[in-house]
Amino acid sequence: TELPEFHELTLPNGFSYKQPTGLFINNKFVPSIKKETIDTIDPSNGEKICSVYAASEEDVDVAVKAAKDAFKTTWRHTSGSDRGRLLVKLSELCERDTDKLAAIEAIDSGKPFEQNAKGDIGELYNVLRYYGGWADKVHGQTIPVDDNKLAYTVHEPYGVCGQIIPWNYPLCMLSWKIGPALAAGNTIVLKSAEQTPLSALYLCNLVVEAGFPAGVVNIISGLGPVAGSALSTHPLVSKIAFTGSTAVGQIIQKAASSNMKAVTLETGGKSPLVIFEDANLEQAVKWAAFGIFFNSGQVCTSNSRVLIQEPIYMKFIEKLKECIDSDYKQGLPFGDDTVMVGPQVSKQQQDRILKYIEIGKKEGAKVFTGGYKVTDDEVLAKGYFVKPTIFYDVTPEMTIFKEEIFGPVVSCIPFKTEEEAIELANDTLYGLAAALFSKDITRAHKVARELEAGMVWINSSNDSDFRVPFGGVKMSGIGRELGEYGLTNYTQTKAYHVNLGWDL
Ligand code: TXE
Repeated sequence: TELPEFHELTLPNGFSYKQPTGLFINNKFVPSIKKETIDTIDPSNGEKICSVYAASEEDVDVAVKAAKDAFKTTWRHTSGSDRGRLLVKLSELCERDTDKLAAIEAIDSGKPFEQNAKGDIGELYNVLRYYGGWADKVHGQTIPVDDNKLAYTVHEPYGVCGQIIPWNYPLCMLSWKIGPALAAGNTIVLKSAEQTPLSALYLCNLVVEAGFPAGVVNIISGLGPVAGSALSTHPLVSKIAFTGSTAVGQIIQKAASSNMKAVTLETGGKSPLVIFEDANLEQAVKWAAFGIFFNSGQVCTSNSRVLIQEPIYMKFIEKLKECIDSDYKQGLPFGDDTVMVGPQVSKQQQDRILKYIEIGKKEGAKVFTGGYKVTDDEVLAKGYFVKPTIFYDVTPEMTIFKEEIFGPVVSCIPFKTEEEAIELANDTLYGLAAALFSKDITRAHKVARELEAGMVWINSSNDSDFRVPFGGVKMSGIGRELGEYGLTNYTQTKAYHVNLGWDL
């Protein structure tokens, strides 16, 4: 199908703008070669927002070649300071356009505009500025070897990086990917998630306005098994970074082996939050609620398993319900600034969560609150809303203890001793994050050491920070994003040996 270059859209908050439809290659929006498109849906009412072009394998090839050319001709020769200046400029433009970007994010993903989408834009520009600051600080070592030899290392960019992102944080994930990659001197081809292509395309306008040379940043919409797969197998892509499901992460790791691409994977989680009886209960409840109901539970580090020491078990659960009722108002993304919980991103995700809820009930877990699709409200019934749900008396054999639900559904599990808590917490294939609440600092640190996770929060949950590395162990992924570690995941080390007079 032939699409217009732009759709004129007016969002529910009155913001009108031109939504680009093309693939962003070489600083231009172009139609896909075969004119294939994807529709994107407003999850708050199930209605189509618009269509955008979807990349085929051939389009991916064009984008990768553009990125390769830009790497060879311009970006390789652009100083770190200049790369940093461009990233900071892009950050400033994103900050300037906060309300526009937040509105596009809200319509496409269902995030409540005020309480959720705007915060995402803050993360977007903070991450871009942070990595802008790093761009002229990417350097290696000089290594003392011998009088007759000078040895040093250079942290080189890979060249073209392929980046595949999910729909739960469209612009934040984009910044986590492009920020460090560009700072380190790589060019990129990023594929957005098919559910949420709009905000990334809008951001491409800002990439041009910031002054990035053509071909450095290429952003394409497209289906995972088509465009994502082409990117992860392309021989000119030297590194692939992915955030998404564990199953697809495994496919990408295999595909990447075709030319030994470097791989960063950030996949699923089933993160435990352990609450000891000496915890500050009010705070533990609030952080637990934030860690599972914010962003409608669509967070890879969400504390979907809460382990509670027996004496305070039921009290915690009662207070958690009170907290949902008072602080986690469910509603439409626009129109009410107090709404915290929007719809799930798609019908498919809503169905998936409801299926897990049914399995939980069937396997004998008890529902304390929620546990159903929102149907009692005529307006919300049109969208993909799931009532925030607390399961209790969940046991380790149950599916809802083991599998990632990726929605506003928390499983509460009692424990007696510290040893039992650690065993339950680690009884999972995943190892993304973990959290614990205790006033005893010795116990807190000792337990944190035993938890198998890439990140541990002590007396908080899910307050990630762009200056601190993010990533998992076990089946939650490979490598780290954010912080200085995130940067080193986008360089390869080259060693130089200089002979200063060792004659043979
Ligand atoms: O993920 P997919 P889905 C988990 C969460 C969720 C489940 C399914 O549990 O319920 O995954 O979500 C691209 N080659 N997470 O199906 O398919 C796809 O186009 C290359 C956790 O939406 O993994 C999209 O851009 N790429 C997660 C991206 O992968 C492929 C966030 C993620 O989609 C591909 C999202 C292929 N063969 C879901 N197939 C987190 N870690 O935060 C798909 N893609």
